[in-house]
Amino acid sequence: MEAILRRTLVELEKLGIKGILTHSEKAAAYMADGYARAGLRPAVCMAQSVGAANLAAGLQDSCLGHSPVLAFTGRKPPSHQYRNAYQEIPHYVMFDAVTKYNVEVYNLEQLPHLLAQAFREATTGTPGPVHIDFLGYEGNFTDEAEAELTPFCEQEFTCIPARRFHPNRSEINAAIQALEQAERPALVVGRGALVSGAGAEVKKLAETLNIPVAVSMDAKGIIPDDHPLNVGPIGTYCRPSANKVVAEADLVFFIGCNTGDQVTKDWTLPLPDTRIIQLDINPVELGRNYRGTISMLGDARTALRDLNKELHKSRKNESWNQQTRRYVQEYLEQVEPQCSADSVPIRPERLCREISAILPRDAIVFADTGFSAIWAGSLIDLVSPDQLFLRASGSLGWAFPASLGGKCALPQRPVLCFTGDGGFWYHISELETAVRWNIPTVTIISNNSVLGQSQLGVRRAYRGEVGKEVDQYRFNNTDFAKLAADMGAFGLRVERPDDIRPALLEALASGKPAVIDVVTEAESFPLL
Ligand SMILES: Cc1ncc(C[n+]2csc(CCOP(=O)(O)OP(=O)(O)O)c2C)c(N)n1
Repeated sequence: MEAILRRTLVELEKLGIKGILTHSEKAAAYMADGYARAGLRPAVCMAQSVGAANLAAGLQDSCLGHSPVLAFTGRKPPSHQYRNAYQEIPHYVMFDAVTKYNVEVYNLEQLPHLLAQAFREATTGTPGPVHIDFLGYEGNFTDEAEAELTPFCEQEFTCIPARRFHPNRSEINAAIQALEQAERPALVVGRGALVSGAGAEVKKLAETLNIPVAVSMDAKGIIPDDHPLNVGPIGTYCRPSANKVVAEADLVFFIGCNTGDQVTKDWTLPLPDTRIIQLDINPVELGRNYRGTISMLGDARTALRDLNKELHKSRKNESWNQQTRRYVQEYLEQVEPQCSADSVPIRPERLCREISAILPRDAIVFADTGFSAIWAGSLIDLVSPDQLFLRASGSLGWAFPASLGGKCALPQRPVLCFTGDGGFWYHISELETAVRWNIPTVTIISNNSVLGQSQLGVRRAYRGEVGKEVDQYRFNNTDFAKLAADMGAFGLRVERPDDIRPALLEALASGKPAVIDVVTEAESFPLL
């Protein structure tokens, strides 16, 4: 939060609510987002008028990631509008693209209604960010106005999913019939299922009918990565085994999964004519991208519980299961040389193996986007149901501030952040915020001094011509551990694979915000 609702913050302090001052409004939005995604409850970020554009930019990821973030801003009074007011452009349009509810407050009497509605909007249906624009450039009309208002909180809208409802019986029957008829069924599980806490039900369904489970990157860990039916993340950021399985399936059951371009590899998966079942909490998602979808409207955990109760016989499908296991095995054999490589600079795959080896049973891993998401999503193994994986919904630089927010939501849990150096540069200033508030996360930087994922596109653009290609993706070699130590955090630079594990363990034990700067090989490209 940044310089706004000052009197409100004084009152909130009396209630024990902390206001974390950040260096940028965008990072404040990312911190709130990390808090909301990890804690499964709404979080608030706010900025004064001139910071509104930065705050709105930060909401892009909560919008794409369906995260219940409440953003508050202040705007100048009507007497200043339309006459070149200093520091202000219209707020409404900026927030409209990134929120599901976007309102302006003109007087105090509106507040009880709009605040309650904001929580309701953020937490129901597909969750998402909301925005309230207060009068006064610091929202300061609330400091001055007076009214007799009774504090009021609707408990059910303080978590997600706020409402859990059952699908129709006919929908359950149709889904069961399709599942029983299928010869090569596959589940594709998304973040909706994770938010719903549907892991045990997904596992039960998969095990009863022996169905392979592909996950979107957002649902990684919903069943353990080493479960024999887990074929890995699917889509453009994937384990290729998952894509192969879904391409060969004759029935695909999307569970709390948005069927967007990333998870379906630009809608090339599943193949045309594959039967589709889709379960979602939001009716507008059902059948959005596939005709003839068998729809189930409901909360994922509730609906799968209903469905599992109706499944009376288990089934075996030896040849399909053997085939799907073979795809997973092939992938693991292909990446093994990199995962066990002793080379220097360190291979990112080896880094992921070392992280997997020390990952605490209740850890939360935040991953940034680009190659970081692919390395972490495909190669950091989550083997305990208490481990949680959260990743940027596309905005580079999200993971570090989001991980700080996640630690604030769940302070007892070890929180790790996996990011490239390109991602970490965005919000390095928030390391000071972490030190000031003692938010002890461990940030692991895969530091290859390049925008790794951008390299390929830049090279394609040059078509082999000689030019200043590297200027478009290379950074100076920077020792982030030294910077971290200078700022009062724990910092270690690692250059040899065998030093990764001890460094991570030391960082976790340090009790301080920690940065492990791992010098990685720039010419490393994931298998897709
Ligand atoms: C805000 C934003 N700008 C640009 C991109 C495009 N992009 C995706 S990955 C990437 C490079 C990531 O580099 P780095 O964080 O160093 O990680 P590496 O790929 O080297 O592991 C870029 C520029 C993006 N996702 N988000």
